[in-house]
Amino acid sequence: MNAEPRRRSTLKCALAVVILAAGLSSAGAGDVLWLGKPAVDWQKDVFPLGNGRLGCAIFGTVEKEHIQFNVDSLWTGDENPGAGYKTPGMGDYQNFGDLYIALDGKAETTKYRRELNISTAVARVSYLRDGVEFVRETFCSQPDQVIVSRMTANAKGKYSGRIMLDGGREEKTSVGANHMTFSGTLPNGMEYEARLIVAVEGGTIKPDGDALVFSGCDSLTMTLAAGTSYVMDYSKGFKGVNPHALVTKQAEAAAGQSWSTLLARHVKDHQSLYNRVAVDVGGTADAQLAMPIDERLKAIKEGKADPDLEELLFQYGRYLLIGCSRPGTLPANLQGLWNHVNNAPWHADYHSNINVQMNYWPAEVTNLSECHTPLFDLLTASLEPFRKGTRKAFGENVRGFTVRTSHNPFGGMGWKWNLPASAWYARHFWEHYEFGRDKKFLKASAYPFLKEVCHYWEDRLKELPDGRLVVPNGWSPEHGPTEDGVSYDQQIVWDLFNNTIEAAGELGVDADYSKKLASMRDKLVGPKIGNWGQLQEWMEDRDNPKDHHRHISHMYALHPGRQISPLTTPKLAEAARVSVNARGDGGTGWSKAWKISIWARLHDGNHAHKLLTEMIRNNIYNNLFDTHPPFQIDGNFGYTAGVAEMLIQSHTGIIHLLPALPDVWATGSVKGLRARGGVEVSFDWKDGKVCGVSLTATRDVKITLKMNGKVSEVSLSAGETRRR
Ligand code: FUC
Repeated sequence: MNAEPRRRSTLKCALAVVILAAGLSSAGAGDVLWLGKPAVDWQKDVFPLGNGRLGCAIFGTVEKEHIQFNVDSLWTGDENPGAGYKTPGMGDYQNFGDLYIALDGKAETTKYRRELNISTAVARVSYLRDGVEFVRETFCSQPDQVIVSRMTANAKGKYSGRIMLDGGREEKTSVGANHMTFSGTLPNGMEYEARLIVAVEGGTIKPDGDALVFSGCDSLTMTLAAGTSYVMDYSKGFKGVNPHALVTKQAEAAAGQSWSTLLARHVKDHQSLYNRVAVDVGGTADAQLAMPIDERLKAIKEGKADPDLEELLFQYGRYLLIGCSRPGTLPANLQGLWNHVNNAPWHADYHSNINVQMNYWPAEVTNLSECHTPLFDLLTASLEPFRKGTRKAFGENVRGFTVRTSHNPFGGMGWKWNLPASAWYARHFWEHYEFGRDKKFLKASAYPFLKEVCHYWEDRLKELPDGRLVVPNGWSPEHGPTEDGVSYDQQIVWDLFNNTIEAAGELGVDADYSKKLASMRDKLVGPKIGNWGQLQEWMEDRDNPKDHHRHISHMYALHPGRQISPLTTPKLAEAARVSVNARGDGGTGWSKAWKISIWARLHDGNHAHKLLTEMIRNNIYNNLFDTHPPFQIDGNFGYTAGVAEMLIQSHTGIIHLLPALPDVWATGSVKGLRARGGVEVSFDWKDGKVCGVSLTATRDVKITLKMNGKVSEVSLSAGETRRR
C-alpha cells in the first residue's frame, strides 16, 4: 500500500509560473465526495445539486430513488406589516416536492457507491446486482433550467417499476402518457407548478392511477421543470405570471434534447465558474484519499491530516454558491436553496446579523462575483418595504432605512431590529465594486444604497455631552444589554461612512457631503481597549473573560471590516486577539467559520487552521453541509472565505500573499483568486515562501504587493498579466 502523501497538483516552484499561466485544471479525483450508502437523514446525507433557482437533493436509495426538489422563491408569507416572527406573515421557505422512482427487484447489491462530483456538478449512484451494473446520474442545468436524471444499466430490459411525483402540500398530481404535473397556489397567492417528462428506451411506460408505470426498460430519463409566479418587484406585490407556460416549455424543450447535449451544456456552464479557482495546500495519503467521505471525516476526528479534504471543503463552498445564487435568482438563504420541509429552522430566511452576509463572503475573492448579485437585487427590490417599516418604528421623518434581524423575499421583516444591518449590507455593495471596479454598478446601485443608509444614521446618531457620536439603543447580537455605543453598531457605522466617502471619491461626487461624513466618522466613539487588554464589546468596560458566546460582533472592525488590522492599528489588533482568544474556539458552525477569518486577519495561520480543523471535526456532516446544528449553509461559505483570507488579503490597500499560512500548508499553490483593485492572482509557495506570482489586471492599476515580507509597487495595464 502506498502510504506516501500524494500531491495532486504540486508545482515545482521554478515551473509554477509557467503552469499557472497555462491554466491549471481544477477538475480531478479531489473534486469528488462519495459514500458507500444511500442517504437516510436529509440534512446529513443528501447530495445537493442546484442551478441558482432550482435545486434538488439525491438520496440514492436502491429500491426507491428519492429526488427532493426546491425552487428558491416558493415562500409563504408577505410584507409582514406586523413584523412578528411567525407565519403566516413572516412565511416559510417551502419544500417544492419529491420525485420517487420505485424499482422492482431485490435491494441487495454490491459495490454500491453514491458520489457527487463538484467539478461537473453531477451526482452519480452505481451498484452491481446479479452481475449487472446499474448507474444513475443527475444534474441541475442552468442553461436549460431543468433537473435531468437518467438511469442506465449495462444489460437490456432491467428497469421496471413506478414513478411518483408528489407536491410538498398534498397537491393532486395529474398523469399523462409520459408526463406528470402538479400545481397549486399558496395562501399568499403565489402560484407554482412542476412538470416531469419521462423517456424510456426499450420496454413500456404508461399511466397507472397517480403513477407512471414502466416495464422492461433499458434506461429511463427524467426531465423535471418547476417554477413559481414570484417576481422580484415590490410594485407588483412580488407576483408575476402563472408559471404554467414557462414550466411546460422548459420541460418540453429539454426533453427534446439528447442527454449528452444537455449534460455537455450543463458541465460547460458550471465549469465556466467553478474552474476559475484551483487550490493545493498539500497531499493526502492515497489510502485515506480512497476512503468514502464519512471515513475521511472520522480519520480527521482521530487526528489524521487530510489536506485534500480541506481543499475539497473550500471548493464545496464555491460549488454551493454556484448552485444557489446566480444572476436573476433569489439570494442564498439559511440553507442556500435546499430544504425538505415546510417549517425549516428560522423559516430558512435571510438573517441580517451575520448569516446572509457570511453566505457572500467568498463571492468576490473566490472569483464568483456574479453570484453576489442576487443579494443586491433582493435588497434593492426590498427598499420600499424596508423604508416603510423603518419609518413606522423610528418616526415618519427618519430618512433611509434599516432592517430587522430576519427578512423574507417580499420585503417582510421579523424579530428584533438589527440597527446596523443595512450598513453591513452596504459593505457588500462596496466590496463588489472594490473587487470588480465596475463604475456603472457603483453609480447606479452601490452609491445610492450607501448614501441612503448614511441618511438614516445622520438622522439617528446621538451626540454625547463631549461631542462624540453614538448609536442609541443598540445591541451586540445576541446578548448583553440594549444601550448606547455598542461596539458592533459603532464599528459598522464607521465602516459605512468610510466606504461611502471612498465611493464618492471614486465617482468624483458629493465632496462637501463627504467632508460632513468624515467629520461624523471621526466623532464616532471608537474601538476601546478594556481592563484585561480586551477589545471592548460595549462602551462600558464590562466584558467578561469567561463569555464564550457564539457571536463575536465586536470583531467586525477586524473582519469583515477594516478599521482594525495588525498592519495599521497594532494595539487594537492585539486587543482583538485577546478578546477572540477569551471567546474560545467553540461555537456553532458559522461561529467557528468566522473565527477562521478573524485569526487569518490577525495573521495567525496556525490558529486559523485549528479553527478550520475544529469545524471539520464538529460541524461538518457526511454530505459536507455545515451544521449549526442544525444544517445551516453560512458555515460552508464562511469556511471557504476563511481559507481565502489565509492565502490572500487585500482590505488594507495592499495585496498581501500568504498573510496567515499555517505550518501544515508549507507548500502549495492557488490559482484565480481575486484581490481588490480588479486583479486576479495566482501563486505558489514552498516552505512557506512564495516562489512565483502571476497578476492579471482587469483595468489599469497600480498595486502594492506584499510577499515574503517585502513590499513592492507594480503597475499593470488592463488585460496585462505580470509574473514575478
Ligand atoms: C443568528 C444566530 C443563531 C442562528 C440564527 C439563524 O441569529 O444567533 O445562532 O444562526 O441566526
